[in-house]
Amino acid sequence: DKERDALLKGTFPQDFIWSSATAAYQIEGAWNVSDKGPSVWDTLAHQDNNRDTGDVACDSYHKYPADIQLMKQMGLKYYRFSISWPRIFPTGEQQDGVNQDGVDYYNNLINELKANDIEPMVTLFHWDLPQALQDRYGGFLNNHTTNTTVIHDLFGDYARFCYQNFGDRVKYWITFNDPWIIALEGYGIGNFPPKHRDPAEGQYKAAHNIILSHAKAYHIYDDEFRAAQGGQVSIALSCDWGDPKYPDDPDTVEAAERYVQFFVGWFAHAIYKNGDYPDVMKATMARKGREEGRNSSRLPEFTPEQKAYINRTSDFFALNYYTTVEVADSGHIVTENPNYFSDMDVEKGHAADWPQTPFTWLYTVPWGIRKLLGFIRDEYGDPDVYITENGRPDHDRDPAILMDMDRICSYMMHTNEVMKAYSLDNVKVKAFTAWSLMDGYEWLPGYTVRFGLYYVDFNDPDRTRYPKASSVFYKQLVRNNGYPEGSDFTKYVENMW
Ligand code: GBH
Repeated sequence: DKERDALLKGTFPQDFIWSSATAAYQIEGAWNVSDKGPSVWDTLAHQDNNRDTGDVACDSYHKYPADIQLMKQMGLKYYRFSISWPRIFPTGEQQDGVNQDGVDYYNNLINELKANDIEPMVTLFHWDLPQALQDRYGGFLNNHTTNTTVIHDLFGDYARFCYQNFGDRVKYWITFNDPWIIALEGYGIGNFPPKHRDPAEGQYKAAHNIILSHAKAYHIYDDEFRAAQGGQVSIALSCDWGDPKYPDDPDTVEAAERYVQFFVGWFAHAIYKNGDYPDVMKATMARKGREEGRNSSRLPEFTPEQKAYINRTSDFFALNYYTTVEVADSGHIVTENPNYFSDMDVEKGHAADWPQTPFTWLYTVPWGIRKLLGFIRDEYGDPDVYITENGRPDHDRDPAILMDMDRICSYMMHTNEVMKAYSLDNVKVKAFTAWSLMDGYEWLPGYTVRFGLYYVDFNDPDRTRYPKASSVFYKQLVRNNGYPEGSDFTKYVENMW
């Protein structure tokens, strides 16, 4: 393992993209300014008094010029942010009205970025579904088996409006951020809003709709905007890499493959391969359906037309990577209360020596990103890969919060593994994006965990930002474009080893 973890010297190609990312609800605040409608996250955050909310967050709605200067200081040429759907269409539907102040906000943000030589990469949906769409149509559970589902058309209309209004300046679009979480946490497990709890089927129905909504937004770009605007469209998929616990045991290896197919393959197989779910997922779910005495699988089916419509609806692979799990074969699970994880027939764990973080699900496993990138190269036809998120949390009360050596180590090792994937494994990696530019509202844990390169004082009405050591590190990394032989940075790294 020493060899595997050893630092590789070298650099990325000249045009490699270094970026950092945020999401609207996590940083904007201004939750009810002008005509902005509530999202499902506003609703959840306001449900009980003890919960942190994104009402003000980093107040980036007002402070975006300062944020752009933070990027500038690190020498970043790209910024990945998301647009809040209900800030554009308060109910999610254009016919009910457009919030012009919201449109102006994103225009100003994009113009300020361009004026500072920073390219926007824009996510259309980072989890803040307009509440009205949940109330009126069931959100992503809307009528999932037909071809004329309202939610697909409404997402398409929203995407079109964004292409129309911002696409002259935005050349990279991400339709959905992490549909895995939206489907599973929002509609299966039900911890995230809209808190729909249906562990047997909810996630599969929602994912079905999200895939079709993504395809719609892709085709609208392709048919109506690509020729004039010349941009690219993708969907950001997360995957916790599955590493076999007993690598010499074929059943374990198969279990790990099954886990990865259920995780990233659930979305990527249809979008990058053939318009349909992975074979192993279909077969496993069909068998379970039969055993459960159902007349059909809990995994919905795409029609032949839908498969053709979905297939190859992405111009590059956008990947969010945070961690790895150790996978073993559980044997075939038969249960009256099936859920997404029992469906996989795996046992998940972690190795004793993997560094922990404040998130129980997040162990720092840098080599996992290299393995995952190799899988993506082989499985999905060697696409261009943009890493759209990677990062590490600290606990809010960590006394060394500004001297964030763990975050520096994490970024150093992950970017180095990405460089190995690029230069040793020939993966076409084009970008690395640090999650996150600054501390923000971390969803259910609120402000108790911090992911930023910059610290935000949430007790300060001005939400003052302070650089963490990791921002200095990232600046140096960007300037060096990797780990060149003889650079000061290489020496610094050697000393740390
Ligand atoms: C990111 O996703 C989000 O995109 C970002 O907005 C957020 O700030 C960040 O997380 C930190 O919260 O259920 O045990 O199997 C994280 C990607 C992939 C992490 C799935 C959790 C499932 C763990 N997620 N993973 S488990």
